[in-house]
Amino acid sequence: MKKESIPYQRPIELNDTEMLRRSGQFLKFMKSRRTIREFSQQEVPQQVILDCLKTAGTAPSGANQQPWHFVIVRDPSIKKQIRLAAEEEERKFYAGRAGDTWLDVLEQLGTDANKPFLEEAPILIAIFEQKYRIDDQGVKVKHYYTKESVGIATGLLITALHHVGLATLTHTPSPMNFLTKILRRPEGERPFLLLVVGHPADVVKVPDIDKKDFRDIVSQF
Ligand code: IYR
Repeated sequence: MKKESIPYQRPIELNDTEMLRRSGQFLKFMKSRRTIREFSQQEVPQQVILDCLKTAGTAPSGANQQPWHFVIVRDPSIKKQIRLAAEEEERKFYAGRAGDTWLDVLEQLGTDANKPFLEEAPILIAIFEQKYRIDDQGVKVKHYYTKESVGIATGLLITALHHVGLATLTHTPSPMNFLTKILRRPEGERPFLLLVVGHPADVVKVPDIDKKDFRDIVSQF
C-alpha cells in the first residue's frame, strides 16, 4: 500500500563558489584512494565499520528493495577458511581457467594465486546480492536491478571507508560460491564481492597505473 509522501528536507545548499571548492576538494581526496594488497594487522573499531556499512545501506536501489547483505568477518578461523577456498579457485584461474586474454590485462597488476591479505587484514566484508527474498508468508519476492543496486552500495562503502582513512581491496575470486557455504547465506543470495578492509601496512607498493583520459570517460551534448 502506498504511504503518504513526506516533505523533502534539502540537506545542504551552497553557492557556486562554495560548490566548486568542495567538488575540487573531494576530487582530490578521492584521487588519493588506491586499492592495496598489503594490510597492517592493526585493529579497526567495530563502530567505524558499522557506520560505514550504514552509509552503504543508504544507497538508492531498485524499488527500494535494498538487495544487499554484508557479512563482517573478523574471526581468524573463518578468514583462514576463506583464504584457503579462494586460493584454491585462484590457482585454477591463474593456471589457465582465466584464459590468455584475461591474464594479459592482469599482468600490469602483478597479482597471483596467493592471497595472504585474506588472513592478514583485520576485516573482510563479504557482500551478497539478493536476487530474491522469501517474505513472511514464505513467498518468493523477486528483486529488480540487483547488480546496479549492490554496486552502488559497494561504491558508497568504499568511499565511506576511504573517508576514515582505511584502505580496501575489492577482491573477486571466481567463482566465489564458497562464500555462500562458509558464511551460511540463504538461497536467493549470490556473493557479489569480497572487500578486504584495514589500515595499510607500513610500506605498501601499488601498481603504477593511470586513470583514463578524462575525454575518454565523458562526452557531452
Ligand atoms: N580474481 C583474481 C584475478 C583478478 C581479476 C581482476 I578483473 C582484477 O582486477 C584483479 C585480479 C585475483 O584476485 O587475483
